[in-house]
Amino acid sequence: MKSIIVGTAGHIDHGKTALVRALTGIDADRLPEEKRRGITIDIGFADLDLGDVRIGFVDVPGHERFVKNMLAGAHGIDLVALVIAADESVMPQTREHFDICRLLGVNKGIVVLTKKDLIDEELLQLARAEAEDLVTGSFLEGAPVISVSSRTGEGIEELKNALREVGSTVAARSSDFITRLPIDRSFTMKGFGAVVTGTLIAGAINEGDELDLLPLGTRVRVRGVQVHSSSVKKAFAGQRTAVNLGGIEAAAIERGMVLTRVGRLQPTQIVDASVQLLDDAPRPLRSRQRVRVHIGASEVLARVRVLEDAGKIEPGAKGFVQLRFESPLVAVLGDRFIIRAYSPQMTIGGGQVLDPFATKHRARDLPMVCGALRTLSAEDRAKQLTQLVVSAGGHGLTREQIAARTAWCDDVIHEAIKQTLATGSVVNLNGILIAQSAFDDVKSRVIDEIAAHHKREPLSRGLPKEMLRERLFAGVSPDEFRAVIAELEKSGAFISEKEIVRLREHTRELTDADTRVRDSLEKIYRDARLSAPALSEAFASAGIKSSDHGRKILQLLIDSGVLVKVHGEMYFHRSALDDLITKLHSYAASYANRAIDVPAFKELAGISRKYAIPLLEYLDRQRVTRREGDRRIIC
Ligand SMILES: Nc1nc2c(ncn2[C@@H]2O[C@H](COP(=O)(O)OP(=O)(O)O)[C@@H](O)[C@H]2O)c(=O)[nH]1
Ligand SMILES: [Mg+2]
Repeated sequence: MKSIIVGTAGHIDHGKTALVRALTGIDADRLPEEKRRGITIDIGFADLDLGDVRIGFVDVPGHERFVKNMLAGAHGIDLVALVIAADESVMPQTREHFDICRLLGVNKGIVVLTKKDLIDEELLQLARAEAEDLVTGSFLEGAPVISVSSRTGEGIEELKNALREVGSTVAARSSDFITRLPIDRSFTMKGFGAVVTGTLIAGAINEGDELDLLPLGTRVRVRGVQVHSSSVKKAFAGQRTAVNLGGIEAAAIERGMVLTRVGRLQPTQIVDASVQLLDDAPRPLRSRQRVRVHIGASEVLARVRVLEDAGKIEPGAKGFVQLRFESPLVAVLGDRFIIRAYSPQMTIGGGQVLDPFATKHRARDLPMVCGALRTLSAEDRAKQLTQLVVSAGGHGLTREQIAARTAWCDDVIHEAIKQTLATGSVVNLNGILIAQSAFDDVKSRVIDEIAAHHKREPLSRGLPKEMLRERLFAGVSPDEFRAVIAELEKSGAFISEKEIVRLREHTRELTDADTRVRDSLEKIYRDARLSAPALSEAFASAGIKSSDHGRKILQLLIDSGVLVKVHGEMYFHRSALDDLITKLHSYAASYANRAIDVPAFKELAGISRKYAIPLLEYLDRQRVTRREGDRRIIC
């Protein structure tokens, strides 16, 4: 059986609530104040079983002052019953509610002419003509127009048939999205605790589920679920749903909050969106204008920044805007919303969220930003994903970030990623998707940085990775940095050696003067044999003035293996150490004695104690000798 949501719409006193009662027997006016005053203030609910189709009604208030409440209920409807009293015909909120339905993308409906019993056939035909005129060119053009009397019951059966018929053509809710329930009511039920209600717009809610309550960021537990006033194990998309929550007080929950799958969505405060202004909006939409944005069941104040060249969007026109909200809310790619003027409160347009986590844009980037938003409005997931990745620039997007932007479920994300990677315009860096162009850009910036380092420090082996990270990847996670470096290295852009990176072609080209200095430093150590000079002495003999410069030349000799650091600042020429090792080995062979003590070692090497101990320790480390008490065993 199919579950659909039918919303009433229309001017106050046109008989919406009476109609719902005539259809269902339920009085949707549930508040004492509503009963006393005889008007609907907030949304009310009723349900009707028509056999093939099960209807959850959302009855909305028609009064101008309560349009904000009407919007909390209008967002999730599949089908609208546009109610027009035949004796009064089309009135202001008939138009406003109808506009809201169009802007929210409602695409099925029925026009109901009420209070048939109060007028004659001629007037009825007039009302019908006016109604048809109103809906010409809209989704309601050609929709059934049924005249009824809720008082006498005339036409009610015909209306039920029409609801069954149109209802059966409502497309099943897409299973591509994760669970989302925008909350329109929360209250405490004695003995149960917190209960919330709403239209389940996607996914399912099971008894026992854990869910996130956003933007609060609280994890809650589903103690029980009700659909159409009876307990169920599971509620499905398209059903009016009541959820008994554990882990929270009803007082902490507000209309507009969202129940959703754990760990997937995140609140946002700045989005880029497309908007459509109504023909009869009183003035253009301009930057810095403060507006009321109704999205899901929530109403949040926002500042507009028009992203179009003209700096404004005229009545009747479309355009792209950035909305900066005064408090956080849940919004994902494709979510519809309504914009109302701050004061006087009236509906001026609506739109669709495109980039749910937008950044502030520079004026000169606006043409590019609008191009990106145009691509995001195309309903092609691979294209949308590619664009989201491109817009994320050098940071790229993780799977979690994609989930938070789209509310797509796992399979859909997986498929979109697959298709996106197949185009070759996006690369996968260890789970982070990054646009090929952004990656190329990062690559060339890294190479430039390394090249600049080589130029600045021709004698250093390469650029320390840590320095590269600080300069180009501040604000990037260590994981992402490592992935970028690994991928760049794989592409042959540079060579990574332990803690440094260098360009493949980087050889430490020396000037003639440096070559001479290097050669004389080497000669000093070679000639000194095992009586190595102190570093400062060696520098002085080689005519090196600055010790910084000297250390760079020294590093070259160390890197190439000519000099060996034995202890602190004590360096030896490789050839001197090799000779010593040879001597040790022949000592062991000729005396048939593998042990040698410090005095014998001093004599063999022809050195003082100052050198003997550090050298023996070095030889131990190199496993040429092994210490045993105060003797060494030659290995
Ligand atoms: N005679 C007659 N009165 C109606 C009919 N439908 C509603 N009414 C009356 O019109 C008034 C407003 O109806 P209500 O359902 O509250 O209008 P809403 O504001 O659109 O919900 C009430 O006094 C109803 O009794 C109808 O079909 N015939
Ligand atoms: Mg009413």
